[in-house]
Amino acid sequence: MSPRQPPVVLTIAGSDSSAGAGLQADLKTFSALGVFGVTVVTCVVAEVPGKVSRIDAIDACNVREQIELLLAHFPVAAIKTGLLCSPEIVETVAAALEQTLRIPVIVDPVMIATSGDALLQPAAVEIYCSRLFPRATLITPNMAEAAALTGRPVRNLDEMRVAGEQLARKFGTRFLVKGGHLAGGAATDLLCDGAAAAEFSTPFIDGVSTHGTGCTYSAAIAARLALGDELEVAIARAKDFVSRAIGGHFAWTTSLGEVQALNHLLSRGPAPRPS
Ligand code: PXL
Repeated sequence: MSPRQPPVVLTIAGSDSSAGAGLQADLKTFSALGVFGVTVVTCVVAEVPGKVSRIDAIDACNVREQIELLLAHFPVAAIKTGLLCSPEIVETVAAALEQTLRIPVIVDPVMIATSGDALLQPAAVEIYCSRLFPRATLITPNMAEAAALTGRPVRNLDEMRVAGEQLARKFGTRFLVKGGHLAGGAATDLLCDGAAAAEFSTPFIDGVSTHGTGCTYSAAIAARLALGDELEVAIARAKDFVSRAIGGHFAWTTSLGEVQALNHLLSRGPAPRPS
């Protein structure tokens, strides 16, 4: 029997000790969607849901070596970037990805945790804009990140559209601006290409405060692209995956209260029926 060859997807991201976000969320998502995940670690975050306690960046030379080794030895079909932590690491990642122009790259411009804690060093934003965004296939800011990138408030669907179109034109690539909880009970995202915007909506799931939804979403888009989907199909399927991971979330009661986590397992969907 010949060995199986699942598509290989690379995540370049930080480690979340509580494993709901970061490269742990990415790896779980890759496994659930049937692709083989490989990882480049950019930083180690000591955290639990709701509290980021400490972030230590990995040396940029080590990050470069991880990327070069993986790209040389695996047939990487898609790449996603998550928390890149420092200007040196953003620069290193951008330089490495400029050598591999045929592989699609999803950039999740992680800046602030769901808890409100800053994750990215502010000086890194400039390097994202000058080096990494122009290389990206798709960039996936949430409303706060879109506001930080445009310098204008982004509070509703109209402002999301204006920001997304402006960013798409400026960087010559596509932006998926994620709406999160907007009025109207829907979680709506806008895919902007500089000329028009396509809308992706799922019902908003109330009362769940899991972190890692953004990480999971961009990882799922990368996985679906590696499996052969066109971008819009990949986004729609990834959004459905995230929605099910939120809907089926885990919750534990501890002496400090309730702790929640995304369910990356359930979102695999019903098992295929035996024929
Ligand atoms: O959800 C954003 C995020 C991304 N990457 C890492 C994180 C977090 C949030 O806490 O720890 C490593």
